[in-house]
Amino acid sequence: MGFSYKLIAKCSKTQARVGIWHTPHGIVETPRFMPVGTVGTIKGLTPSQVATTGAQMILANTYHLHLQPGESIVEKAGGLHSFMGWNGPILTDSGGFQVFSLSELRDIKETGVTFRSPRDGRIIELTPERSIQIQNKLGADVIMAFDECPPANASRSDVTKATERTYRWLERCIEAHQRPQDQALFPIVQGGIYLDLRSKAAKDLSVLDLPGYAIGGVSVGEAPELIHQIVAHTAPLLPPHKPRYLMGVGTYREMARAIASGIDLFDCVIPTRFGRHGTAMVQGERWNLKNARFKEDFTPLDAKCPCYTCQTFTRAYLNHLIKSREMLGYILLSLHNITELVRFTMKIREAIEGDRFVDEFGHWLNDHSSNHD
Ligand code: PRF
Ligand code: ZN
Repeated sequence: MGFSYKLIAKCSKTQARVGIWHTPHGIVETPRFMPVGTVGTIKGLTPSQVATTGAQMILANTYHLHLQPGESIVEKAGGLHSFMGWNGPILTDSGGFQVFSLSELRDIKETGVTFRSPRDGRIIELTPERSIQIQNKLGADVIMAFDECPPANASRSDVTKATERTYRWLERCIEAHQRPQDQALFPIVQGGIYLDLRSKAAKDLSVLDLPGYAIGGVSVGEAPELIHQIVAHTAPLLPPHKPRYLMGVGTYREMARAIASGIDLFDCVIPTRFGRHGTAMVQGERWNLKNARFKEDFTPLDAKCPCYTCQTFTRAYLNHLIKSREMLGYILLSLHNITELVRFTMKIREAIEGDRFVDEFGHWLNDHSSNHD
């Protein structure tokens, strides 16, 4: 039933590691990319299609599921796993981050956050206790602490306050959590771009000996080189025998560099968002399938990709579907894009196991920013 994380290999040149994480709904072989199913669906894909991508754990959101259909409906359905038909591991984010990025009229106080529902205009309060209560009802394997993620341009004093508040909110989350046996509560390290604040937060959280650790407040608009600095500084301060999750990061370069710093788990909406916009992620590049160069290209998107899209269809057909705005086009690209990012982390995992990570992925580990990321 419970959770255990076993380290099975380490890179000799970086902090990269390979692990097997047991959760109540199955294993997660780390490092691993997790696709995002915000409202309880990976947009456009059935759970059995999602499983073919190699994804083992998926995400959903407290904020969205609370607004629609409401956690009581999900609970009555027997929890999120049975409601959405995904029997593998699930992680729910706590909702705070989504309130900050999506809602109007938000007001952040020590008690929690109030905001206006985008659905019906009603005022909703989300507190640490409320977020955990909702997540206990949703029933995901991993639930996230309710945190305050300051914007990238926040002053040092504002980031300090948010980081300290995040710690007090964590204490309230731990107190409110009713299902520690079958739901792992992950705290979130905040601290913005201030490495000393990151150190203090990481150390304060580490002594609490929780089942896993997340780094938040990264990739919120700061320079790419700062993302790397923050992660390289913070990840090694977290307990080595617990899974480490970098929230909201999922480009090739950022994942490769974060893995080199000792991160195990990632999530990002880009593979599905790109898919819905007609963009394919192919071997480190982004291709707009509307482009006329694909019109008579009767080869697969990526001949080496095992996904159904690449095994079955040509670039010409995908070009036709996207130009015709056919929903199958967006579905096939989402399926491919998720497979691509999950496979990227699976290939890194294999390389670390054979201690070939730096040899094979070294070109992703420098700071050359390019559009091939
Ligand atoms: N906190 C929470 N969710 C998040 C973030 C955070 O800081 C981020 C930042 N990259 C993405 N998702 N709760
Ligand atoms: Zn493919």
